[in-house]
Amino acid sequence: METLSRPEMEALQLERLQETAEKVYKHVNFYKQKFEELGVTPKDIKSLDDISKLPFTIKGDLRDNYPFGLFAVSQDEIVRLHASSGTSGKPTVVGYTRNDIDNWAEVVARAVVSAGGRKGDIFHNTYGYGLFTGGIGVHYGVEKLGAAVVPISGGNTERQVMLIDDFKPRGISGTPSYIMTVAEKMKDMGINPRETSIEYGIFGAEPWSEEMRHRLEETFDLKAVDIYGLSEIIGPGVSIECHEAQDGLHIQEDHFYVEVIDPKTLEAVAEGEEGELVITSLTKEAFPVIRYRTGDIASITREKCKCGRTTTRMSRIKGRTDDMIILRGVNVFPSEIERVLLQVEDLVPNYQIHRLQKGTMESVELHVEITNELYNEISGDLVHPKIQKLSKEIVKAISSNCLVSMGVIFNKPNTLPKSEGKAIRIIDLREKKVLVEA
Ligand code: DLL
Repeated sequence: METLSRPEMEALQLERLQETAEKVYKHVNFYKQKFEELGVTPKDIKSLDDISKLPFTIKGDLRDNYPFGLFAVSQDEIVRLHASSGTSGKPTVVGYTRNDIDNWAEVVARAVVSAGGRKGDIFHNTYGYGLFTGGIGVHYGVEKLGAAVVPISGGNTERQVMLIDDFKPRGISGTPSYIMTVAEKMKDMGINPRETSIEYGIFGAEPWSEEMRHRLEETFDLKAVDIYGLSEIIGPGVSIECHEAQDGLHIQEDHFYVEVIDPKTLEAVAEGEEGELVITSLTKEAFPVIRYRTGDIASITREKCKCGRTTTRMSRIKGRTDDMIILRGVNVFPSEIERVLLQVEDLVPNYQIHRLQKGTMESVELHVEITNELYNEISGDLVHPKIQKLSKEIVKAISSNCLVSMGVIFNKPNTLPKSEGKAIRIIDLREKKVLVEA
């Protein structure tokens, strides 16, 4: 499947798209109504380009049909339910049939191979187990490959370090931010992360930068690859980088059809151009999704990859449309700020971006943490000339790379919250600020 010729892949995708359109039209009221509103029926899908005739699905549609309104099979065929953490209101719920679970395990097993894993490996899985799709999603894929998964989940980091030291895994998975927390704990416990048995890492579930990859590879002496996915589509495994090229994430196109659109006009953008990813599931039974607007910004390329896979690749996710900060007309994604911060030697790779409101203007404060070495050198004096010099350097680097200016607040070592899963990088203080002023 990963090396089909383009015509073979497209023929398969068309057949599966037609089946999916039929299925949702017949079994999901929401889609039947949407199709009718647009005057389209499944018979109108005669080529892959005809997908543009179909309606989009957005997160709000999942909420409006909470909990099971978008399922296409009867309850007795569902064998698993997952849900988003949902910071406010009701979560979004997704369901799986037995076949869905098998297909999911299959795409994750391929992902582990793509990262450099193989049968017989021991694999340390720090993704959270529970309603979140990360832990159990990766777990089933590792087992399907025939490797031994350690279902450690996130947190209890000291115990994680002990088990890594004792079990000697070849592979590890987790959010890049949590794996950095693990590295720090190792150092505290007198273990050099470079000397552990870990050879490859499968990292994702949150935006991360190329600089974070270098930092992780350098810290652990491993190969780090990016894995992408979202619960609404399946969970982890929609796409994955190969360890051979580490140059874009191969989309598992036999299961997922990816479009890139301009989020304003909703029109397709040209290959290579950035836009919002829109994904249609091609094999899902319980919860098929048509043209789901992910909110994730990336581009795609059909250029050949040196690993031999022929599948379309997507770029690393630049950020989410709803995380984009607009400062005096300039768009900034947190990942671009991360790229700059991680090049500064005296900082640890942990930071927070505080969004503030001053009158009608938005401003941003960067909260960074200095290394123990620097803290000792300046005897804990955070207004030391060395800090002032560093501050100037960072402000200058941000303004030349991101074309905006922002203030930097320096924190003592180990004061910013440490990630145990998806890191919270953006703290939105805008509403509070307005309330205080009122
Ligand atoms: O995060 C699934 C997952 C688990 C992916 C483990 C990879 C590894 P959700 O909780 O539904 O599912 O969150 C999905 O996380 O729309 C992106 O905004 C973001 N995301 C996921 N992977 C990446 C990545 C899982 N590699 C949302 N790079 C998505 C950047 C990512 N953002």
